Amino acid sequence: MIRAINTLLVPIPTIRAHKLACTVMNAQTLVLVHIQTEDGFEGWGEATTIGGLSYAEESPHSIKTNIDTYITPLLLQDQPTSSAKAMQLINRQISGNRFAKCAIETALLDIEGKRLGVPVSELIGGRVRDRLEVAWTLASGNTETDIAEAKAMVEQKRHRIFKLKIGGRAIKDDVDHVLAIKDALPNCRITVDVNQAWSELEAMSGIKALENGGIDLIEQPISMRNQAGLKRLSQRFDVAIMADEIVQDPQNAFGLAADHSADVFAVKINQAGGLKAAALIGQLAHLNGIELYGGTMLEGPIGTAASAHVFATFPSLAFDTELFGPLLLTDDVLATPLNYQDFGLIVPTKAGLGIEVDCEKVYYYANKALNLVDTKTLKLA
Ligand code: MUC
Ligand code: MG
Repeated sequence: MIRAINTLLVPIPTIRAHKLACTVMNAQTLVLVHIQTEDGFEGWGEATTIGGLSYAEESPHSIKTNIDTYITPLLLQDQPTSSAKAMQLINRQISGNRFAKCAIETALLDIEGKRLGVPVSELIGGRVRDRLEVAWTLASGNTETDIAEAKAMVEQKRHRIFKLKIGGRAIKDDVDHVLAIKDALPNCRITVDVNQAWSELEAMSGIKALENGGIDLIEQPISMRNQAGLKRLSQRFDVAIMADEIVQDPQNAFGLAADHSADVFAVKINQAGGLKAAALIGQLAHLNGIELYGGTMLEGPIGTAASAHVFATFPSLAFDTELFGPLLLTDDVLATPLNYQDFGLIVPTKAGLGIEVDCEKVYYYANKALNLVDTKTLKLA
């Protein structure tokens, strides 16, 4: 029996401004879900989006409100006896809200894994890898700063794949920026994410220049509403074209995969509407000969651990992952941070998500956001 479901908005500053074509981030708001059961188990889930409503149709506030107002009462009343039954109930009664659904499913799977004594990856298909290579996103907006940042990452054995956020400037300026970074990092894989900013015509010239410069992967160059255009670009160029924003729930991913609208799919647990939905997208893309990439919605450590469990089950992961979200934040909400080493992330092995949440930290950032009075000092926090 579920005893309680609590949600918290937990904003944490980023280590530097993170510039995308659609927004500039100086903090990331984690929407944390904490579920407790009558038999003494607890589970954590997380949803994130990027830049309020600038990236996707759900904001941190809509996620929290819709969980509190619609999903929680449904679960408390119906008391489904497994995460699978809970998700079937939620998906039947609640349309959309994939990010909110993802946070709830994560917490329920965390509980189920703990109860059964197995990691979440074993509940959603079974893991075939224990380590994930992790790319870093260079998005300071300045070429020299990006190069210095990348070199430091290589030196620390943190990352050797770099994704560059472009699309916010003139194409020529963006291409010069990317090629200067490629030149400075000859042994690294360099990819770009345009976040839908180009028209199809702009994409034709931009991709041509990037392909000639040896760039390895071009992510969502045009609008997510232009599926036919994405397919045309994938067929026109040799460089791999990756679908990101356009890949949503399994039904829509099935259509994209059957149409072979892109060479690679970025799979994200939030966009998919949950961990099992994301695992399913990985399987169906693979069956259609689409390569896979483990994407991020810049999740904190809970969502990143959940994503890692999913990507550990993918039949292949040719373009690796970008599970660097926790490293972009100035603080962690885990008692022991996730294990990043040798350019990768070790998938947690303990039961459930395999993490321990530091509640003090969670409440510190949640209270700070609410501007609550600090009862010890009676000062505004
Ligand atoms: C996206 O579009 O891929 C991933 C890395 C990053 O910096 O932004 C995200 C979203
Ligand atoms: Mg992207």
